Amino acid sequence: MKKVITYGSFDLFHEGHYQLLKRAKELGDYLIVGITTENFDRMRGKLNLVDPIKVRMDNVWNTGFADEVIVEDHEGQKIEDIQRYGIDVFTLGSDWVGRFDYLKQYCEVVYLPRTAGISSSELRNRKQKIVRVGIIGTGRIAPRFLKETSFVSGIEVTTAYNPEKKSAKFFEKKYQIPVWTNRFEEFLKETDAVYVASPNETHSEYVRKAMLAGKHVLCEKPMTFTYAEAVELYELAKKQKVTLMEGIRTAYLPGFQQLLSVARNGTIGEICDVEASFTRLANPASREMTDHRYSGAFLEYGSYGMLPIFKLLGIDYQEVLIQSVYGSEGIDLFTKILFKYPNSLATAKAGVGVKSEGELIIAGTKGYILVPSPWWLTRGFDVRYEDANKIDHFDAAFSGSDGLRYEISEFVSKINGTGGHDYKLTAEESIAMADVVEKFMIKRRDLQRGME
Ligand code: C2G
Repeated sequence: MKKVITYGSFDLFHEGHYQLLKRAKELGDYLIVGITTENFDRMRGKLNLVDPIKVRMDNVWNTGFADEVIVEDHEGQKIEDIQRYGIDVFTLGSDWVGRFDYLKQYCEVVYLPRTAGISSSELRNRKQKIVRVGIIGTGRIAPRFLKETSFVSGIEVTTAYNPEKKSAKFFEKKYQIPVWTNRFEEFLKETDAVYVASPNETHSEYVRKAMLAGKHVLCEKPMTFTYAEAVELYELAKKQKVTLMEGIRTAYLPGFQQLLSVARNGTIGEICDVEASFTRLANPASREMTDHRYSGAFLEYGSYGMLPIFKLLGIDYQEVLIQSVYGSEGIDLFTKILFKYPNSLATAKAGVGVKSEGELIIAGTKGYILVPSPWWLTRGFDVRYEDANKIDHFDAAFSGSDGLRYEISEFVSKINGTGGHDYKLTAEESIAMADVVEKFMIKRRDLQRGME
């Protein structure tokens, strides 16, 4: 008898799960399905689980494919189960390709094609639906987003769009997600929401079109280059009753939330200065270092620096001073933005092709907070005082490598109306960032014209 085993949360049971179990059963004669406990899911960094384990086990059982349903509750259990049950084949969906190759020394490992088009009819009676998301732009960040969605319950990447055929084909083949290269309206019809990760200058138009079609939008920063357009897009979101979120992922991290509350609760006294730095030595041939019109240090990384400043000091600054070090064709290699408030100052530094320490320092009248590099993936921070021997250290929850799953989780909660008030990154803060972006763009464009 050929024994097969597979695992999963099987939350909000859907077509993809059903197909996976069906194919898993076809790999042998006897199928064992391991269902993760809430605690194990939390440990492995899976967010937003909805159904209790009993419901998830029943759903798997009711398909009729499983011969045995077991519970998975700890790391290392897969090896134990394979030996204990005498397993011949271990299988999971293709979103896990490569991840479980280490089990090949115990049994055969098969990655089954995942189901891309989740049928919504199956889900019609549910209170909470699976959000079908389409990725616009299949460049560098798209695979990371795809991977991170597998750690957030209630969302599935079902399709993608990219008019650039080469990139589209590559993505489709590698990740088995159908990619549209034209007929944008048709692509939208297959989604409930979109994630805009296309080149910067195309963001706002995709955002507008998607919202007009009634889709929720998560857009990579910068969403737009002008204040007026940012206002227009947030108004459109309100009118269309859809969620619009700018993807500045730091805003959604548990560690960043914790940092804000410590900074505001008086521990360091009155906040007098915020200094945030984000620099990266990018590939000289990359868009960040060559697209002098729509990329460069500030457009890529400036939003990160503005985030803690606007969160802690507000958006009503009195003055802003923008200064850059320019490279060829007037692209900014390094930009410093200085904000002046009535009783405080702040600086955001962004660099591409220039390297500095990526730390965040919040200075107050009683002490300061130091968030070590990379502060934008806030895993912990120190509160320090005049007495150098006194340091209060805070550690925060952080799963995954890039923190994207927290942003995705927030997006799902907002769509489902369970996200509460917009306090992590408000429309006003996002609009205020667009205003600075506009000022920066005008200054840089004038300089570039002068170089011509
Ligand atoms: N799946 C699929 N198609 C989808 C969605 C999911 O084939 N559209 C597959 C997954 O690849 C996985 C199974 O369905 O094999 C269960 O998915 P999840 O409930 O999301 O579980 P997961 O987080 O993938 O857990 O120890 C747990 C395992 O590592 C997998």
